[in-house]
Amino acid sequence: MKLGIVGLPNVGKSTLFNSLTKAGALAANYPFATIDPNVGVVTVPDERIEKLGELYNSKKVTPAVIEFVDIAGLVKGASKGEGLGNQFLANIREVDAIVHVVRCFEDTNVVHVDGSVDPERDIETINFELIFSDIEILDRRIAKVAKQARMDKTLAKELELLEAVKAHLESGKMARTYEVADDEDLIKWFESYNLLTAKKTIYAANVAEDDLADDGASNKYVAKVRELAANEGSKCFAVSAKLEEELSELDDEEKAMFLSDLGVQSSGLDKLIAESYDLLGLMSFLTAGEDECRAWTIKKGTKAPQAAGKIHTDFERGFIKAEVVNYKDLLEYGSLAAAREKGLVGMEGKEYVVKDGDVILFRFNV
Ligand SMILES: Nc1nc2c(ncn2[C@@H]2O[C@H](COP(=O)(O)OP(=O)(O)O)[C@@H](O)[C@H]2O)c(=O)[nH]1
Ligand SMILES: [Mg+2]
Repeated sequence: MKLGIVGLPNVGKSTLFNSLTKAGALAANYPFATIDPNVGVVTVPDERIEKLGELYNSKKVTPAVIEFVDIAGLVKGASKGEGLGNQFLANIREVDAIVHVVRCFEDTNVVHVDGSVDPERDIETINFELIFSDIEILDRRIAKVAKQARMDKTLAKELELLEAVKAHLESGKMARTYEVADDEDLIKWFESYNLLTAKKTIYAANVAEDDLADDGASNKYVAKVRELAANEGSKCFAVSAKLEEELSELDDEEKAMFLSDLGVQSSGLDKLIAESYDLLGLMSFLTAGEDECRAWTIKKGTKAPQAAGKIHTDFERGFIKAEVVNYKDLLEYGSLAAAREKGLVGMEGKEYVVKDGDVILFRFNV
């Protein structure tokens, strides 16, 4: 699962990114942790696999991870190629969801690209670039489908969808607020366009550390961001990137003291990681054994074969069935065999929808 951090220059993206990756989160045992200076790997705290690891005496306990990508360079005109814009837009197209950092702090030492702090204008600037880029994608698709539709009348339905989504974007709205009719084809097509503005988004209102105690409530800029986010069904929360960066240098005890001085219970990063996981419709299933206990990230609603595919494509291709037990039952009875005796282990097929906290043993054949 990959989250892209976007926002105008100088709003605090890299500061937030650095704190995320430094906060002990950069899991050094991940081979891809250092592939790219702009990609950081953050582990999702999960006590369930810790317990399973104890039960199995596992050599390794591997939590789920979220990758964060620091996507610089989005400026006005990016969709027209301004400031290497198209390259950055392509980077955003690869992520599963977006963290949109918005400057809500005043600081005369930090230059604002447009001269003043104004979250509404800033959000619009970024979102318009994303919308323009999406319209381009739709135009290309429309040209292609219009040609095919002359031979294949069934494609008229897709053309209609494309035009409707385009009109929605042209009215300044994000694709995520477009309501796709409950029709398998339409849903499949819509998803296949992979529109930037259809991606789930969390707005991170970057505030001064003094604003954290009341969660940004007395900061008028944050109020604006919250309102805009609510209008498009997105979440928003206040974070102080600068403070987080300072916190990431401290050990747990110092950190706790620092936070209590500010009147804050937990740092914004913990919130960001935990909430983004849930907000983005993600959950974990678990695998357990002597070698490794591990949490795997999937979207809610994922079926067993696709979940298996997260582990290895062969598991998906050769999927036969899944042996499923809830982690609580497994912990209570102490082994898969004991849980099986109690009738708590299910034999599930291809249509099984994986649940949060399922411990799964996949049977496959390749
Ligand atoms: N006062 C203040 N400065 C910040 C905050 N977050 C970032 N900055 C500063 O703003 C400047 C730009 O931050 P950076 O993270 O590089 O922005 P980016 O261009 O969005 O990646 C740096 O000098 C940061 O120290 C904040 O919450 N408060
Ligand atoms: Mg930066």
